[in-house]
Amino acid sequence: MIDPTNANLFAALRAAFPTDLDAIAVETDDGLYYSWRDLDRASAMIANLFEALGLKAGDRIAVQVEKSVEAMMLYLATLRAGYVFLPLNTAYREAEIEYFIGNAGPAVVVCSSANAGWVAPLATAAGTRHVFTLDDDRKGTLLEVAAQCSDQHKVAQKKPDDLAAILYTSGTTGRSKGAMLTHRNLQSNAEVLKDYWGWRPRADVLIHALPIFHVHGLFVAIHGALISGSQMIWLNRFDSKRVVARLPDATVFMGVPTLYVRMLAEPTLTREACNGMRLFISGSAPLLLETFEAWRERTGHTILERYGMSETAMLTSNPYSAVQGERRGGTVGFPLPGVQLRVRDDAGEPCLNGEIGHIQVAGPNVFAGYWRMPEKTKEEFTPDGYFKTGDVGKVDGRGYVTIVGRSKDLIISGGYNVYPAEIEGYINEMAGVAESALIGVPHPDFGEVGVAIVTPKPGAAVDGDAVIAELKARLANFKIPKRCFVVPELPRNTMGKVQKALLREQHKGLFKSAKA
Ligand code: MCA
Ligand code: AMP
Repeated sequence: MIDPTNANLFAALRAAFPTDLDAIAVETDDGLYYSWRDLDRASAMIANLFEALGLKAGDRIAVQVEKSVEAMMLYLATLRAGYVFLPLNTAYREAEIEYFIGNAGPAVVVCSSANAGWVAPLATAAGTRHVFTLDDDRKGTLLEVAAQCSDQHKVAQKKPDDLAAILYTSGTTGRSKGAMLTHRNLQSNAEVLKDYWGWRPRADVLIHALPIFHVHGLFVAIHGALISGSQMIWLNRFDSKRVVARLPDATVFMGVPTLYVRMLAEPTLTREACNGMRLFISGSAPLLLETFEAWRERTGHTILERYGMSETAMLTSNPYSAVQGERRGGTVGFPLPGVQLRVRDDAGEPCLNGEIGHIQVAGPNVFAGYWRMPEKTKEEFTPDGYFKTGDVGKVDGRGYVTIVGRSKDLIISGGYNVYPAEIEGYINEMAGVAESALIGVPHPDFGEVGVAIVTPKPGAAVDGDAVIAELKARLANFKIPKRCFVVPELPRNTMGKVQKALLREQHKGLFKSAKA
């Protein structure tokens, strides 16, 4: 039974657990089984651990750990105890983690034991009181201490606007911003998607193969399964062979386009393998029409593409049921129930009849603002309360939304966002570099990848490989440009602005064939 007076998202997820708590909730691909009772008890024990630390309401729990079922339990425990979950990409290096911890001021940091040697001193220096470790083999101090705690826990009382999570998203200028998501934001989106995608209570089986530090794997996938009492087949890492091998045991799969491209390369992906599947969902980056069509031809299934953001969770979706319309490749479907989506021109006037403009959105899913950045938050909303997505698109006569580009300078590589300004900032500080431009070019595996174009200072020699090597030492691996070219000067327009479109055009064929 849901307690109508408690807006804690965990209460809604827990209410959807099946009556038979000994039924399987999660099966890992390496043969472990977790029951619903295990999820309930473990989240209670970790929640009790946090409460025993004397944390205050609103305290942040920052987590940079390898994917595991226990890491999901840690997320559930944070919700359950009423604290704020702050997931961090496992690829982030020291400078990145130092910034996030410094900016968010978490009361607790949980990291892998392999990284504790450098994460713990950073956390302590930033004033974090408690550091725990958690590894993907059910080891670490978090579980050791939680094992001493009671497995009974009353779900913390929360109001709809209380914070549930902070997700850092990079900015076009300056440093990353923490998008503050409330219990209402997450719960409303989970419930809408449960209906819209026809989740079948206790009958679906989701293959979970995405990382759990972003909206897609953490919220869309986990909430979808839990709030419908559905089982998950859990892979700690995406492996196209393993996912295809598990399709006959599943009904739902979610992935970024790269995962679909890689699965299509598996000869074992056949119609028969997909016989029991109900739904394939793609998002986080544009799904190429050729992938959409190749998938339909090979499997007989039409991928459902949807669109969302860290700041808003899911915004639009192609229809699930044929009654609502067909799934159209190249579009991201209709605004979800409760989401208001409009397209405006540069002057803020409505774009009508399928004209292209800026996508703006409102709804119960739209975040509460950027952590400790009221000015930045204000800039990103229109005076009448719509959030400016930074995406450029159009809505056709039947209501299908198509994203045609972005007004924000952003590269989406294999579903991860790379902000050119951040990488250019690092390159520009390197010895001998005058300036640089990072551009996104098409790539057969990642959809798009970064390529750096660098100019040397007069008389200086800069080596492209050395630039890449230096970046590798400092930044998460997915942000590293795949190539770096050194040229005498960057092309500029009459206003003096670097012409990135021209550079993209020049380099668009770099990775045309064969994976690079
Ligand atoms: C790995 N590499 C990459 C990427 N991933 N390069 C560019 N872009 C990437 N995404 C590079 C590494 O730097 C490394 O290079 C080499 O590939 C192998 O690394 P490895 O970690 O082994 O790669 P992988 O395991 O094959 O990972 C590829 C992946 C992964 C499975 C596609 O990137 C992934 O899980 N992507 C999903 C991201 C996601 O969940 N996004 C959702 C965001 P080297 O050897 O040179 O070091 S949520 C969102 O966007 C919104 C809200 C939404 O709508 O969902
Ligand atoms: P993030 O900052 O990681 O939340 O990424 C959000 C951005 O991903 C959006 O603003 C879009 O630019 C992009 N995105 C998400 N889903 C899609 C999609 N289906 N098609 C095109 N772009 C998408």
